[in-house]
Amino acid sequence: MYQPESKWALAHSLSRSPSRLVERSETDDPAADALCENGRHVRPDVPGVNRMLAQFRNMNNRHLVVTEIETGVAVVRIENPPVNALSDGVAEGLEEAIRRAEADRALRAIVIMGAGTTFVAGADIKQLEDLAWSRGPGAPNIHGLLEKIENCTKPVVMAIHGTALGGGLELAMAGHYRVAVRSARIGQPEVNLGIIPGAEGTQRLPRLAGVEKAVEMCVTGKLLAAADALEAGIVDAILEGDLRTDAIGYARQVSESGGPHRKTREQRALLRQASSMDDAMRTGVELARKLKRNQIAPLKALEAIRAAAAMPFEEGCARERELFNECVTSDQCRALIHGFFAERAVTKFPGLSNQTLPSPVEHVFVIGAGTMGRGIAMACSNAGLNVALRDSSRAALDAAMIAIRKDYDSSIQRGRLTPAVAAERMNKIRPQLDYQGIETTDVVIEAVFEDLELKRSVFRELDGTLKPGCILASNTSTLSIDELARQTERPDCVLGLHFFTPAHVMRLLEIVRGQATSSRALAIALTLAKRLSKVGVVVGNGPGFVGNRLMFPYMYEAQFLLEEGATPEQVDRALREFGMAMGIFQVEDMAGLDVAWRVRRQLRQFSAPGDRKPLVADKLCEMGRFGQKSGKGWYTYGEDGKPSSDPQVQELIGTLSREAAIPQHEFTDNQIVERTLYGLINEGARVLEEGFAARASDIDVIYVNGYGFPGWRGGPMFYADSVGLKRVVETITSFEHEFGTRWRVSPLLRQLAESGKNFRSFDQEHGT
Ligand code: 3H9
Repeated sequence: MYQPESKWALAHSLSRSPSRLVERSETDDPAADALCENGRHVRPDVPGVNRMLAQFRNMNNRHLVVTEIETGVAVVRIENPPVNALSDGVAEGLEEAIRRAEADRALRAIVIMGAGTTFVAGADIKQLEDLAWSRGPGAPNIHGLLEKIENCTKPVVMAIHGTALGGGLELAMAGHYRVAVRSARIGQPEVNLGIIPGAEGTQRLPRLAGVEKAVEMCVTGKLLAAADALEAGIVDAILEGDLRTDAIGYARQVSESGGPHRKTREQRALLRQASSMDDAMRTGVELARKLKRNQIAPLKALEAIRAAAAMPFEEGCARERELFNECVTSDQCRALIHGFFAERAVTKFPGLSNQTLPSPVEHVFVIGAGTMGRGIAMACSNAGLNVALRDSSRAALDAAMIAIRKDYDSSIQRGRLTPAVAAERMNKIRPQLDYQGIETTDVVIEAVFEDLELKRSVFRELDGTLKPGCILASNTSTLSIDELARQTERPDCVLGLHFFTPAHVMRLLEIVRGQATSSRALAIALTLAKRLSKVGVVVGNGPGFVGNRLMFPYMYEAQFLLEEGATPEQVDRALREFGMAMGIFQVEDMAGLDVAWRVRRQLRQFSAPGDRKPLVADKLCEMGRFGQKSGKGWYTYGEDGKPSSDPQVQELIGTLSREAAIPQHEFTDNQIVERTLYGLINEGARVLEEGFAARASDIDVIYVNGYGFPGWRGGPMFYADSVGLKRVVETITSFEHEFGTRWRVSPLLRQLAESGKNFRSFDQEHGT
């Protein structure tokens, strides 16, 4: 236990003795003061000390780092909630702590760890955002700190729990040793923000884990579990007991070995010769092409890793810095950082406060075992929830369970799940023909056929059997939540949970708020979304909610382009080149043309009388061309499932256009993008002004996570901002002159453009 071995230790002992707290403010030793003031053992009833604390915090940031001494080991703890990001002051605090620990002859080793739930989640992304928008003091530079740690004459052990991400892992790699708890995860996710590791990660990681691993981690941004990090040589040990205690033990042990203690920068064994480096680079480029199409940061990361092998450490670091600076001021970085904060903003909904504490959800009841129902059941079981899957048909239930098993089997075959985990997940899904257990369930999700009468009767029937406060949700994509809520005595507990297919894979969940939906119900839905690893976005209850409503102008304009002379292949290629995950006609074929056909008929009210109606899609459906499921839609699908163009479709388009006397043109890719996406953006502005979305950035989150909009363009509303709203309005106005009232500019969009504002400033002004 604690031994008073040094002045630091003395200060620490004072901080543990409330009766001597006042002495802490009387010491003339700044080190002791810093410790005392940083300690958390301050009694709130000692006004002098609290006053001093406040003064100290104002003039010095060192309270972000706290040092405790234990049996000759300095335990340096970063305390910068919520995720111990390397904000201003943290690096300085650490540097100071290392300097003091090194100078103190009574200390043998240093352990660095994070307070709360995590080690360090990286550089402060708020600061990076400032940098991306050319504000603030410039790029954070922790080179001096990392050098001090690595050159420290005493062993420095990094003790990792939670996550060590980005700058957090870079900090850890400068230590002489790394230990982690089994649940810890590490990674260099900078590419997800449009940047590369900027604190020497591209130089140290290949030295520890080899070039291939560094390429994989820096290009994909994917995290490694502690066990994989151990295997890769990034961490040295997994500690199964209490992290602090065991890390201190580990530090004492390595200090007894006498050193020298390894400096990562000096390890070159794993840095390969140029020839195999070429292989690793090719793999990296291929990974970037597949997973990060059109993005610059992954390729810059590769360049930096190449520099690690080709140059001495310091020069490699300088090259990394140059590449980092190129990325951080790019449009892509701005867009991706926008996406990061937009995703976090969706959980902060007007009317929701910390007081709205949701009760935890442990048991979910899904009604309807069709494609959606079984996907929702899997999403729940994957998250560790117990789920009942109810259907009135034995055959439907059997088919669902076979499909679910097949899906898990395929995950086992691909090495994504162990058989034991798959079995555990399978066991969490209870298929049943009756409603047994529904009276104690927390959330019911209705996923029966999309038919209003059927859904009404389900809601009426269930209402009386559920416990008070149970959430009754519908997975409808088109029907009114208010209409369903009216069937019950619990309208405050009724909402929409609009999952996207496949429901266990797609990240987006639209949470549809009815007129009577309570804040409590929304809070539960948001918590459930997080538990399911989904991004839940609260939207208003209007036709098509938000996502599908914006799809209508997008789909319609794409079809009008065909009638005016473009081909499905040309439109899809232009949209893919823009960055969309798939072309719109491929998407329609995948979703099933009959689905949109049915929705079109249900939502006739959506298009004003006299509006131009697309000519081709209905005809394709009448011909039985429902898309991939029938082997034919906009495209024809062969055995391999790949689309190829179909002359019959081209002929149909030609015939219908001639009959309607539609003038024919040639289109550039840019014209195609503007005709389709500006319709979507204009509709997005309407959704915003009508209050169906709380923020423009919510629409961005919906489109990036549910509709394949490229994250590196930030989402449709952010993209409009980056084009410039004035230009967007001019183009839409020209479309209105050419095509009529369906292109009328949204009043909000016009107003923002005319006042020199944009959607980002709209959100800032109206933000929650
Ligand atoms: C980097 O390190 C560059 C370096 O190479 C060197 C540069 C020189 N900064 O996600 P959550 C906030 S780039 C600031 O809801 P979870 C977040 O906004 C960085 N804030 O929790 C939220 O705030 P609020 C590389 C951050 O448990 C709160 O923390 N690192 C940061 O679901 C909770 O977040 C990354 O890319 C940050 N770095 O997930 C890691 N991180 O409550 C990014 C989080 O006000 N972060 N916040 O909305 C993550 O992946 C997840 O947040 C994490 C926790 C897994 C850590």
